[in-house]
Formats: sequence, structure tokens, C-alpha cells
Amino acid sequence: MALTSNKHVLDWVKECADLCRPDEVVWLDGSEEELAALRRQAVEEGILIKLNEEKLPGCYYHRSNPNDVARVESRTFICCEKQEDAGPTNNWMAPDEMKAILRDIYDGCMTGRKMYVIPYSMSVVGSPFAKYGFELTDSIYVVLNMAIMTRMGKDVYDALGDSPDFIKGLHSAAQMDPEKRYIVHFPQENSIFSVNSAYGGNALLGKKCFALRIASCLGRDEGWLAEHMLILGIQDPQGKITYVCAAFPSACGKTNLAMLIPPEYYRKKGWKCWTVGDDIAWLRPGPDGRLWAVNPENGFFGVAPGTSAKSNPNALESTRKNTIFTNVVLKKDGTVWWEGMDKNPPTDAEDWKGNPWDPASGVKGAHPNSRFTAPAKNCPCVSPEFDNPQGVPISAIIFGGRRARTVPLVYQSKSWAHGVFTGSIMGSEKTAAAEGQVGELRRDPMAMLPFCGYHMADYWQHWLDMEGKISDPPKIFNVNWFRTDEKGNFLWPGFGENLRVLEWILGRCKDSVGAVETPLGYLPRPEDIDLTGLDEVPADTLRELVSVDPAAWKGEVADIRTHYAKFGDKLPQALRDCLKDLESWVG
Ligand code: GTP
Ligand code: SPV
Ligand code: MN
Repeated sequence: MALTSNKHVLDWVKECADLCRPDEVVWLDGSEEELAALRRQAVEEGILIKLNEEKLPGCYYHRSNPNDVARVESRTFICCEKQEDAGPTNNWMAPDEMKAILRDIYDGCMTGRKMYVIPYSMSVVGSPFAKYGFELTDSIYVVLNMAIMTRMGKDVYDALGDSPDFIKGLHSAAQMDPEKRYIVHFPQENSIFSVNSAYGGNALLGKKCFALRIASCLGRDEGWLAEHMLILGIQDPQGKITYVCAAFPSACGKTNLAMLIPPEYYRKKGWKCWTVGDDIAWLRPGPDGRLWAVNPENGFFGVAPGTSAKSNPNALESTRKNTIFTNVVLKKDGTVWWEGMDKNPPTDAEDWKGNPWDPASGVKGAHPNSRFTAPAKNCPCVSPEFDNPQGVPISAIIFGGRRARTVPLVYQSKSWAHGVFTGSIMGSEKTAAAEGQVGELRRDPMAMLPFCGYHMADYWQHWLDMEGKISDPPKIFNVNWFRTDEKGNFLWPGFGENLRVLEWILGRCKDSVGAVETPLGYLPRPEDIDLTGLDEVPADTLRELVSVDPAAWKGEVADIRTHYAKFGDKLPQALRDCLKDLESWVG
């Protein structure tokens, strides 16, 4: 029975049901009984495997279709009226043309299945940031993931009332046909259509589709920002907590930085970090002239490989109960394993495809983009402000990517506009989080290349315009934890040690620490980064990490020029000017 009398919701659910023709429409209320019944059903149907209740209470294991293990950017579309508004970085098709294609694929696709209506809120229900959505899906896996990742439940029906102001999402796993896989956004109608995938960012529509692609359009129209950013609170020895946001491309360290544990030397002095978000931030100007951020999500859809008691104990601890593991190694005792968890791979386990796995075979047991879906509340360092409907005030915005060469450990932009430039030229070596060649360098402005729902140059202009709405803007920085030597070894130890860089960033925010000015921005002098207790980084290495070489930047600048050329006349003049400065530096 429908759980709402909202005519707009009822009409739209009927329209989708008429198209997909499910045997039944199930209106979900998000109650624990309802979810427990769905988990039981998923286990009966083989969608989930119940894990060891003693060791991993409330946890389940899932294998995706092997053809469906990451986001599919090549099949992701922004269907606004005019192609020009989607810009050169998005796939586009005319809305009517796309609708005709989708209609054929969705036609009767839920026959023999149920259609679940998921009411959900991105950010705390009733908060000034909150936006509501409904996802209609035939996948119980999607329902159970959305129950972790969003605020899902019947209070969304109440909060929405009779309003038409909600985001529509229609998802079907359909036949899992990769040739007919589409992730489509109609920003002018606030609607999302996803079909033939059941994986993460393709299918959990509250996440990348709504909270980034659609929300970026809403942010442009309403004067705020929807970003692919973590939110971290850093508590200093005086007890003051400073909040920063950081945008790194997929699988480039957001979850890790968001859950940072200070090195021993810092811990002893009284430093502590608090997680507000690990993937998405919505940022709005506050009445005090600062930028305030919330994490619109309620859980972590984190990369499993590399997560260990050493690299990220907080993430590992977050997955010890009520978590869904996807595409990791399944052990005989009903627990899980993945590459980089520890040095003891199980010898009698099944790999992510369900085959008996021999760790000596050289074949990976977990898919490189295997993930855990864990409730944020599980995280030992979840911020007390996590549910604050007003969000937290942001002092610094940090951009960064995976760069083996050229880009220094950290630098500070000279102004807001120069910071927008810094974000716009971000590059990163590709990871397994999306299809394509791992390791290949691509420009990923603000880590939003796959997630900006409109023309990237208009998005940069929107960023530039935001300065006028905030009298006390965050300072903007760029970091690179991924510099390597000729042998491919990381020059910087990363993870907890990144706090040493964050301390410099906080110092710059309150003008208490030095820097040298370069054409790229302000760089720390080696003595500005505290290396106490970190013997593994020799002075020479640090000097190399915090220096810039115009000769090395010459190639970089040429590549940025090519990157910018894609945007033609729409490229904001302020960014053109910043590039010109770099050009005259490298000669
Ligand atoms: P999405 O969820 O895909 O948006 O990614 P994310 O940015 O949250 O990525 P995550 O934190 O899960 O990082 C994934 C990979 O980056 C793992 O392989 C980590 O081991 C590696 N990583 C994270 N932080 C560091 C670091 O400081 N140094 C190095 N060398 N590797 C890191
Ligand atoms: C990413 O790829 O940036 C992710 C995972 O955070 S997904 O939700 O699949 O997009
Ligand atoms: Mn992400």
C-alpha cells in the first residue's frame, strides 16, 4: 500500500510501474523488521551470503556480476535540452532520443519481480541542506545498500508532504546486459534512470547520480556547491577543531584521509581527527560569511583493498558489524579478506568470482574495486557533528591526485580564483574505480570529471562566483601523496603521516607558519614541515618533495593548454590569466 498521498510521488511511481510492469510495488518504510525480512530473502535467493555472526555480526557478502564491477563513465549521460550545456566532458543525447531508448529497455523489465520504493534523504531529514529522493528498484541489494548509505525511511514521506520537490530515480538490474547499460540524468526534470548494472555509483542513485551530478546543477541554480570531497575535523593540542574538505579522484585517498590517525608523536601532543564525510560534501555560504559543509551520506562505500589495521584501522573497525562486503575474498569461516588487509592470505577461500582461490597463483582474490558498505556510525572517530543539520565551517579546501612526478607534496593557492585554477588543472593517474586503463594520466578537475552534471567551464565560473557569496572563504591547497622514485617507491609515507602536511595547512590558514612564493603558489620550506619521529623521510627527499622545477612543469603546462582548449570560449578569463602566468614561468 502506498505510504504517501503525495500526488506527484504517486503519479510517478504509477508511471514507472506501468512501464516496468513489476508483479508488485512495495512501499518501504525503512523499519528494522522490513530490512531484516529483505536480508533473509536476499540470503534465500543467493543475493547475499550471511557472514560469521560472532566475528562479523549483521554482516553480509555479495558478488556482483563479473561484468559489473565499477562505474561506467562511457555509458553515463547528461541529457539536458542543449548539448552545449552538458559540455565537452559529459556524454550527451537529446532527452527525447534517450527516453525512447530507455523506454524500450525498461519495458516490462520487472515482470516476475517486485519494484521497491525507497524513500530517502540526502543529509539529515529537515536540515536546511536536506534534499529528498525516491529510488524505485528491483534489486534487494540496492535497497539494503541504500539503507546504509542514506537516511532512508518513512519520515521522508512526512518531511516531503505534498511537495513536488524530490529527485526521481528509476533503477533496474534488468538483464545485466552491458550493451544496454545506461546511467542517465535529466537535470531539467530532476530524474535519474539506471539500468543493467547493480554496482555502487551506477545503482545507488543517492550517491554519485543525485548527490553529485543532479546536486551540482541544483547548486549552480541555488548558489552552493556539491563536491566529491571528504570532510575532516582536525583537533589541535589546544582542543580547537578546524574542518577541512578535500577532493581527490576515485580511489585516491579520501576515505583514508577522512579517518586519519595521527602519528604517535602528534597523538602524544594531543592531536585527534574526526570524520564528517569520506566521499561527498555539500557546501553552502553561512550567515557568518564562511562556507559550511555537510556530508549528505549516512555510510561509507569504501575501497576494500589496501584497508588494513595499519593503513586505516578506523575504516576496518567500521566494517566489523552491519556491513555489506562486495567482491572481496570469502573465507571458510564466514569472514572476509582482501589484498593489503594483512600478509596472511587465506589458502582455502573463494575469490570474488566464487572460484576456489590460490593466493600463490598470482591472481587477485578480491577485485581491485571491491568495496564495503558500512554505517558511518560504526566509525570510531565519527565526528560529534556528523548529524549537525547546520554542518561544519570549512577553513581549507584541499585538491589532490595521484601523481608520480612533477606535482609537489603540498602548495597553497594565492587567492580564491587561483585556487579554482588549481582545482581546474588537477590531474591523476587512473585507478580501478572506473573502467579504463589504470595508471594513465587524465585531467580530473576538482575530482569531478565523472560527476559534474553540466558544462565544466560553467562549473568553474560558478566556483569563481561563489567568492562573492563568502566574505571569509576557505584557503585552497593542492596535495600529492603519490610521488615515487625511479623504482616506483612512494617518496612520502602517506596515511597518518599526512597530518604533518595538514598541520602546515592549518598554520597557513591562521598565518602562523612560513612558506616560499613560487609561480605555482606558496610552498613550505623544508623546515616548515615537522618530521619529528619520521626517520624514513631523509632531508633530501623532503627537499625534493617541496620543490618545483619549471623544466618539469613545461610539459605539464602544455598538457593543461590542451585540456583547456576543450572548453573554448566558455573558459573563464580568470583561469586563462592563471595559465598565462604559468606559461611565462616555464618559458
Ligand atoms: P572513492 O571511494 O573511490 O571515491 O575513493 P577514495 O578517494 O575514498 O579512496 P581511498 O581512501 O579508499 O583510497 C584508495 C587507495 O589509495 C588505496 O589503495 C590506499 O591504499 C591508497 N591511499 C590512500 N591514502 C594514501 C596515502 O596517503 N599514500 C599512499 N601512497 N596511498 C594512499
Ligand atoms: C567513486 O568511484 O568515486 C566511488 C565509488 O566513490 S562509486 O560509488 O561506485 O562511485
Ligand atoms: Mn567517490
